[in-house]
Amino acid sequence: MLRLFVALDFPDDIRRRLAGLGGGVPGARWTEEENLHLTLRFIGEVPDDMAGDIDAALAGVTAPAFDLTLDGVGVFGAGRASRVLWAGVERSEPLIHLQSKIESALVRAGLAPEERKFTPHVTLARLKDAPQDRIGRFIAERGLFRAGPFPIDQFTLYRSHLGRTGPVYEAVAEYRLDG
Ligand code: 3AM
Repeated sequence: MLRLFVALDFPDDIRRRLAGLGGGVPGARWTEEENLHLTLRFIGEVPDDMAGDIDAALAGVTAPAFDLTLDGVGVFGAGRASRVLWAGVERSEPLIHLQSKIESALVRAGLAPEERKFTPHVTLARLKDAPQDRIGRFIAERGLFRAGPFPIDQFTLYRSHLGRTGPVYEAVAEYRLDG
């Protein structure tokens, strides 16, 4: 089986700035700098022999390249159930368009439709029993974070290897957007 997802990756300087947001929250497991990305579609475990169909479906996606801006930080979950610290994404029609093209291509390739609404974000950290006041302080102090606009001219199919020291993401294929 292969564990796959589709994501946008960022220019090195943007990734560095995102990684620089980390720290100061006990119970937070920060995303490694090289792993920072924006998930467009989590595919999950598929049999090895589906990879060819998935690749062909993604290769058939046509959508324009665009500029993206990251904006603000926040938390998914509330209180003791706080799960993820994220960096936000400025509203972007081309991003939504690209995501929905990828979604329909994958469904045509035989994957079950994604039921959850697309909530664009960059996971900065996963939280376990993080104190509320420190989460609140993180959001207050980093709330003005903004990066970009920077160009998005491709998207990537990743394979996720789950390891004891955290996931390793391997880029399997890259797909150009129309310039
Ligand atoms: O971009 P983020 O970090 O939010 O959380 C996982 C990560 O998203 C998500 O897929 C991305 C690459 O691993 N993910 C992992 N398991 C998942 C699942 N069972 C999942 N998303 C939905 N369902």
